[in-house]
Amino acid sequence: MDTATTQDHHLNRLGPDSDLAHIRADFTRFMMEYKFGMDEIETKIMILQEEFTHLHDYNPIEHVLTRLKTPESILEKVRRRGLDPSFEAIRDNITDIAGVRVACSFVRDVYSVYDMLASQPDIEVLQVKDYIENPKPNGYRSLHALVRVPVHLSDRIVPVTVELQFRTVAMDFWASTEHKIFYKYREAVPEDLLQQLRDAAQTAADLDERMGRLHLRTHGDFVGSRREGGPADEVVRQLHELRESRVNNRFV
Ligand code: 0O2
Repeated sequence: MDTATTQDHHLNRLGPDSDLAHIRADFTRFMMEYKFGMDEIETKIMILQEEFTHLHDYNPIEHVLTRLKTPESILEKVRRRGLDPSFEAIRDNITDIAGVRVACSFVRDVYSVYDMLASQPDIEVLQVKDYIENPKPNGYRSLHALVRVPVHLSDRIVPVTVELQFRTVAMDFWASTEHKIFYKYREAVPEDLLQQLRDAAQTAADLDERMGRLHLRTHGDFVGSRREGGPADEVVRQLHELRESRVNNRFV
């Protein structure tokens, strides 16, 4: 029996005689896989961030947020959707257990950072929802992607699904404010507030557009722009001299 089947076997035995200790252990293992998947993605983003910080003129990634759904909230979703309470069904149907949110400076950075991640050979893109190109009716904008990343455990490799959200800082500001308002009014937000949120979303989109144009004018294409600095000029000069002397010696 493989691990997934063993886990499901335990979960399906839920009842008065269930071995709760086994279920707890299996649930912990299940959650850890998602945490590792999320960590893999976070590391990939950190590497891009560091590479840009050291080699390019500026870093397109403003900040990164990771979050793991709590077991309580997973169970609540299982109940709400009437899903089979097996780990297999949860894996197949609840795709936002591990989430990574990447806030970028400009809209073009959102797509560039997404492309850099999506083109990595160990990342499999399962689904993309472009709410920047097609904003939600309430004004929500972001680029969403569901990806699968392999996690190398001690005895096997498990593919883990991670939900990615890419957005600009302006989109992020809007979404977090909207989320707080929604939470405060327990989803019954007054119509005038909803209208103001739609207006604010348009203002944020206009700001993104203007700042993007300003940035393009001053920096051009960020991928091509190389940062000055790195090793001290003297070190670079000496390395160059060393190479030259080797080349010259070969022909003496
Ligand atoms: P949390 O706490 O951030 O995770 P589903 O994922 O199945 O529930 P759907 O519609 O298939 O729903 O997914 P979608 O549209 O890709 O959105 C999933 C997540 O995007 C949400 O997760 C939010 O984080 C974010 N999101 C989507 N629409 C909005 C919006 O109108 N306002 C804000 N502020 N965020 C939004 P959760 O589970 O709702 O919340």
